Amino acid sequence: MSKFLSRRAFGKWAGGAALASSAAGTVGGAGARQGLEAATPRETYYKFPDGFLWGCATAAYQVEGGAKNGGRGPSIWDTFSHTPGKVHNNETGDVSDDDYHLYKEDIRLLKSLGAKVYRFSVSWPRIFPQGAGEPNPQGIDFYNRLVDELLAKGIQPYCTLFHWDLPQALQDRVGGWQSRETAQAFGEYAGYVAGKLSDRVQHFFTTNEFSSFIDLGYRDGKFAPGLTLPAAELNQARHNAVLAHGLGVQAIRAKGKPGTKVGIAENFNIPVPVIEAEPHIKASVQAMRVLNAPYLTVIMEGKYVEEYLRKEGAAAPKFTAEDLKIISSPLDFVGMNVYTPTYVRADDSAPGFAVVRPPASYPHMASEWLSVGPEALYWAPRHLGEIWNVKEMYVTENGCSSADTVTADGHVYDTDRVMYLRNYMIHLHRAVTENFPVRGYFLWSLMDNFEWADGYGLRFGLYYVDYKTEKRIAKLSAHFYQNVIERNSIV
Ligand code: GBH
Repeated sequence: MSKFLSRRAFGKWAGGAALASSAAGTVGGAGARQGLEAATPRETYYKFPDGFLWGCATAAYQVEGGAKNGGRGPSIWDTFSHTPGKVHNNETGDVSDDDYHLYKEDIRLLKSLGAKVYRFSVSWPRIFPQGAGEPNPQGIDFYNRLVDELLAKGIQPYCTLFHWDLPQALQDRVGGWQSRETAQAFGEYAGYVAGKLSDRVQHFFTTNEFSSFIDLGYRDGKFAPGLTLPAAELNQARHNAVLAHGLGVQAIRAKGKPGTKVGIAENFNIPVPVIEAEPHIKASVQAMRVLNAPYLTVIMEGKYVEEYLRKEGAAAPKFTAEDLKIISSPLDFVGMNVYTPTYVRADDSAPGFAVVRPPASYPHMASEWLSVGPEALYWAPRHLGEIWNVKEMYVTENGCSSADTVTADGHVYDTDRVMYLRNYMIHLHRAVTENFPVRGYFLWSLMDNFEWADGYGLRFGLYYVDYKTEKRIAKLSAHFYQNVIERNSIV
């Protein structure tokens, strides 16, 4: 047996004495036992529709490692993480989970959870080491192998094209997202990958979380490339990023097999009314449009909302009508990365709402920014459905960091993560019950990984990774999720 937990060991532990009350009847045929009615789980109210797509998400730079393997070029995250003082303990993604070499084992982990779908990202500098020009055949080969292995295990691949690892060559040559040339290059890259993978991958996401790679990377300097641009340049970079998304949508449609679906994975601000009553609900709708003005709103509406243009004034982005058409190219689905709520209340002054910041006592997970707000997983689909009539949605990320430790018995009892997931899922269930068309849920993340500026200091995985040995250990939350998937119900 490999150093990874087999399906049998996994099931035995989850259904074993220690956890019998929560797991009996769900794994390893334990349900056949007689005389244990008291230990049998109740069918709960929290059933999901048949065919609901449970899965996990990861991103290339966070899990792959293999930074110098297979002809990969450097990305801005290689440069940034190798710059002293930028990342916790000066850690890098050079090796990380070494998923580049261990992907088969990692797909086995997915399989043992019962995952139906897997969201991974393609590393742009593996495909185009120089950002554009000649593709590197070894790059696409890796994703061919990954996709084939997923399909062989009955797991549907969902592919993100850009999860922040911009080729360093584009940063050097044209200033990265400060240039429209990067948007053009993204379109070409997206079309190329869709052309190669869409015979087996039906769903593509263009970009992941604009505000993370633009606002944190080009305004706050906390993420690669570490710049602190003034407002006008920042807004132009934002515009170039949504333009890239639109060009990507068009290229995927042009180069992908007929039937290929394309969408986005966004961590838009999720306005949650402080009290679920008028006029706060109305305020939350207004907030959804205004707070997401530079990204999701322009994509959905094809124009920048007045409030944004007025507020930015002379620093507002420069654009053409043609740009707006490209940016708002119709999507097949919208993916939402759901972590924190933005509480809003009604307010008389323009623009009709006020953001209510969490008080100091507000609970958060191991990451300080991760305020616990399970209702975000209800309001995100509701806003998408009611404001923009989105017909197909995915939770492209939801999960949390926890101060995980391996105990003497070799397990990781992350009860806080289970608490977090269970509560968020209850609100997702409410959204699904109210017929908002959420088709699937990708838990962030399959395993601990490189948490950007927080390095390896914060863990988001269902599997604990011992970075010295690359051993993966199923946490309590992995057993929890396996039960959820098996019963298609919150447990
Ligand atoms: C997602 O971002 C990412 O898609 C994923 O790669 C990441 O690992 C995961 O969540 C967990 O973080 O440093 O105080 O300025 C979630 C949205 C935006 C949350 C950036 C953290 C930085 C806060 N993230 N934000 S701070």
